[in-house]
Amino acid sequence: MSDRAREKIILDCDPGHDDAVAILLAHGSPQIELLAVTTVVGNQTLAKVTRNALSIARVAGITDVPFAAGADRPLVREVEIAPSIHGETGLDGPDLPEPVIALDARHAVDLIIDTLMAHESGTVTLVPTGGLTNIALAARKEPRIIERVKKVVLMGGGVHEGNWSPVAEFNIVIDPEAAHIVFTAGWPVVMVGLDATHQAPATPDVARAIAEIDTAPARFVGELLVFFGQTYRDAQGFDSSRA
Ligand SMILES: [Ca+2]
Repeated sequence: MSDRAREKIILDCDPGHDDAVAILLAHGSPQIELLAVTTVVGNQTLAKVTRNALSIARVAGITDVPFAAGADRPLVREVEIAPSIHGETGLDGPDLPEPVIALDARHAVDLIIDTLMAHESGTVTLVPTGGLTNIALAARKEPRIIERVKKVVLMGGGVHEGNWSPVAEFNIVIDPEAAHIVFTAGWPVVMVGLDATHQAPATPDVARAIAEIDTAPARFVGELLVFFGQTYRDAQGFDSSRA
């Protein structure tokens, strides 16, 4: 696939088992050009999710993509993390390798802005899979990015269900003020909510099939899914991890 046909994305995330898989897929997919990975407080503290992101980079062999740390708390609310789902490290299950790449010196918000301003308008998609704090701050700090972004494709919310309360989804409820900014900024927003993610369960069969690929990243994902499947079962009453 030519470079032009590849979808340029910035992945803003809080790994997190599901976001670990998102980084691996974004890096590995021939359809995607991963321009940057930015981290935000969410599934665990900013320090932990950032360390996790760098560990995942080592597992995946990512050496040429900038990683930057962002907001360590929501815009208004107190920090709320999810150790009941993701464990004490935020990525419990596999051994997490010592990172080999260094963090970008910039704040995530500045890396997002710089990347969008450096690329042709309308060519870069923002993909937030955590709380929306960094994305909201970037829109406020440099409003010109709003018309430069191709679209924002976010995991968050739910039309018919919640996962952190009966009606609220975690990414939205941990920073609803940021979500308000992102949903009303004026750029195109594609919301991938729980109604969609719950249709793609990582069943034990899926976890086994991935582990049997037997590469280092596949074994890593297999171990992630064993832990995540267990906590998801315990916390959400599902028979497999679906977020
Ligand atoms: Ca996430």
